[in-house]
Amino acid sequence: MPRYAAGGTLSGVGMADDYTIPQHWDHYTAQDHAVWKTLFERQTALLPGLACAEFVEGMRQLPMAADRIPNFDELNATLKPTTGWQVVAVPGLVPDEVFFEHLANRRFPSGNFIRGAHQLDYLEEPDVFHDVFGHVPMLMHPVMADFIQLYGEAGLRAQRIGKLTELARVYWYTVEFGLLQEAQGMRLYGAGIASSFTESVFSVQSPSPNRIAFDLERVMRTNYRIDDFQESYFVLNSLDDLLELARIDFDPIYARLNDGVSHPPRRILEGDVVLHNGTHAYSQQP
Ligand code: HBI
Ligand code: FE
Repeated sequence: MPRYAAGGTLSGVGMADDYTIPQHWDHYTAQDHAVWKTLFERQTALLPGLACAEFVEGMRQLPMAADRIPNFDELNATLKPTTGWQVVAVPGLVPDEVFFEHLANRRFPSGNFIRGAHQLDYLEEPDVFHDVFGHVPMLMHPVMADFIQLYGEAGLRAQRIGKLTELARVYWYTVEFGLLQEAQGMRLYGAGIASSFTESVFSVQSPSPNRIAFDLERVMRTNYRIDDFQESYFVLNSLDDLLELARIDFDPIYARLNDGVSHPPRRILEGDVVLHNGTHAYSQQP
């Protein structure tokens, strides 16, 4: 599972102002490709019945397979004509402003490195498996494509007016950890859970976490955990809800958020539409 530490800085020789670097696909070792293969195979075996139809369809259309780490040029040859997005390589976490600037221009920054074989389930920074396997299939979907671009634009503005903490919660509880109620059942679409062997199952099937209908202002007031499974997931009825959400005028919400009220991740509030009231058995383990 990726762990994000906002505001991390990086420097490196040969890095452009926008932090992009060449993917250097030919620099991956046999060991790197073997880690990708392990992650790809166990995750594709797991995702039927967990991932939403849009994720599965995006994955089907992309040139991504178990045998090797995808070459970004080849991914972009499919992605760009479909939604106008492209994947660009970065060395790891980039500053918020750089990240938003890329998203606002339909460039998705992906770590070019892959985790080591000794850290298959835990890493500090988003690597190529999280970024490409987790995010790129959903970037094939026109609604997610528009939503993430708008998030980039909103992020630049939120930063200027001091509301980034609140806006980042929207990204966290949708793009990274979002669930979708499909006719067939609860499904995931968030990249943080789609790329996680343990949390993909936990988020959709475990009785432990809350599953609450998505509400924008509520989510903007809800803290999240970066170091463990989420205690609450927020559920959309349809991916189309994301576009409606992006069209909402944030100014009145930002004004209300000035009261400073925020909620711990586990708390159920009056007014929540609770789809599943979590037992929290997992988080109560010693
Ligand atoms: N950088 N490469 C990369 N990937 C991210 O997901 C990312 C980032 N920098 C900042 C960031 N995410 C978040 O802190 C923002 O969404 C607020
Ligand atoms: Fe991510």
